[in-house]
Amino acid sequence: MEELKGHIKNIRKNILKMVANANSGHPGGSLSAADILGVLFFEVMDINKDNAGGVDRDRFVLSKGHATPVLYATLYEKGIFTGDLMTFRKMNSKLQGHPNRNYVDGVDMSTGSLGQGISASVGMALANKLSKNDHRIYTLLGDGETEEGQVWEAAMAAGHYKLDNLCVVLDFNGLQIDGDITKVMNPLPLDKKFEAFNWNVIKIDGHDLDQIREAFKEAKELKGKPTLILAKTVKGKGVSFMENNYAWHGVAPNQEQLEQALKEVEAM
Ligand SMILES: Cc1ncc(C[n+]2csc(CCOP(=O)(O)OP(=O)(O)O)c2C)c(N)n1
Ligand SMILES: [Mg+2]
Repeated sequence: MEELKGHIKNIRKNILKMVANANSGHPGGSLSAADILGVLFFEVMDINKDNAGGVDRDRFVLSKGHATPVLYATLYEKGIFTGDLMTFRKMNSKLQGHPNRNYVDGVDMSTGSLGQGISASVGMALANKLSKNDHRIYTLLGDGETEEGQVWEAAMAAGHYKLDNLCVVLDFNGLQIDGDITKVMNPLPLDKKFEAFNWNVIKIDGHDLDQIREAFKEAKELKGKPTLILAKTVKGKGVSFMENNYAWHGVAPNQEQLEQALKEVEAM
């Protein structure tokens, strides 16, 4: 547990450093998902530096494609990405603001247009079923992203085809780019909607590492339905002035703010 917490702390620090160095990017929704990706990549998925470039492993799709800092920082922490994180969002870098599956091992879908990642995940899960391959598909979906209609076509198809090899984690931080999700376009109740589409829904605290672990375990064991892990999170988790503040959705901290943020993450 202490080792995992150390990895997640490093992931949070690198998110902040990358976004500050680029002077652009998305810290809020990256920090909210750091605990989820930490557990997923360090304890759940069968991905490592030796198999990441191949196809014989579990897959991860960052459907909320703007949250690349958390994905790149996790791949770096896991030893899969060995380049320079500080090239994030620079010209000709592999680490583009939105992920490109042709550039980075462990990035399994190019995303950024919200709604498309979960749809691609459904296709991948279906393909694995048809080829009788038991690797699993993991997807990170945003709560604001569920306001995109395509998400519900994907949800309907996953329920219809009983894709129990698909596990979607919904980063339920309550905020999207312009504020409270219920004010922009209320998608609630998300648990009942996914249940109505024939999904298994597990509600957890998305910052409680034991609850995250247990939910992934339950999802893997459950047969006949896809699983949605509805993870209640805090946008900007770990940095007091970013927490629950949509103004930090897509804004970089300055040098002084970075130093303060790193101190706070260190003390978590
Ligand atoms: C189809 C589409 N519409 C609009 C956008 C612009 N956009 C980028 S991030 C974002 C808000 C996403 O909110 P949420 O899914 O809640 O992400 P999080 O809070 O986890 O950062 C929007 C509207 C987009 N990337 N794609
Ligand atoms: Mg959100």
